[in-house]
Amino acid sequence: MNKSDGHQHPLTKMIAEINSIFAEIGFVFADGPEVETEHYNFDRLNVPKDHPSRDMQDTFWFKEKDVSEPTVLRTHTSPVQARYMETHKDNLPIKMICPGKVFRNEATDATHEAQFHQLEGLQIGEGVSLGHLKGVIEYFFERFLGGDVEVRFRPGFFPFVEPGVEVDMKLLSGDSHLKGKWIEIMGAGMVHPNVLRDSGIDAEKYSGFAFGMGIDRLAVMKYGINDVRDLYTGDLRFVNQF
Ligand code: 2NL
Repeated sequence: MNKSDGHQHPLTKMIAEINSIFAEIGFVFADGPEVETEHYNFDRLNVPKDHPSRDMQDTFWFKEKDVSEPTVLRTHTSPVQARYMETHKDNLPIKMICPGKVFRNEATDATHEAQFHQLEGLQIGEGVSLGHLKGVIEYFFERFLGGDVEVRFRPGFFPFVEPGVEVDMKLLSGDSHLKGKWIEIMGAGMVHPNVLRDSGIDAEKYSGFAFGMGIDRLAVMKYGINDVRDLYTGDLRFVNQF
């Protein structure tokens, strides 16, 4: 390709690659609005009314006079999944992923941006378990990093899941700089029964797993980028390296 033709941003390329790997194992892509209601961003995800993540210090809220109901810049892609569960509750099972831009009202440094990209995934059906989650995560990382991968769970807490887990990954083969080290990669868990019920899904009959990870962190990890802010400057000297 001629240099003057231009090319895709590294995050755009990574999202396309993620979509195609998950498509191989039956996950469909979904997206939704970046401007969300408090209802879909927090209430429908079992986030308590007094949870600190709702604070103005952590979330970008719209001014009350400008909106008809409490509205935020989405802080995660989970509202896409809440909307998806609602529209597909009579069409189970669900296997979907939603990569997309999210926003946090926080100071930026080399490892934190106020906007970043998240990848979330959701599978709901009869008899879905954490064992299935482990298989899906292993498959994804083996394809994404091109080597054998081991995955382990530690206990973790997120309001939208029960139980919740922190997921670590270790690359076992190949010549990547990542090989042989345990790396914390995502949070996950079994979808909380309250979340299923509020979406109109029978929590006695169906169960599901969900996971969420930072796509920017995946880029940092895969390419050894040392400042996440480089992904958002539009500096061609950076972007042209990918
Ligand atoms: C993290 C943790 C997580 C989820 C995201 C989720 C979505 C629905 C229901 C239940 Cl609709 N869970 N998503 C679950 C656990 C963790 O993300 O640290 N992400 C960067």
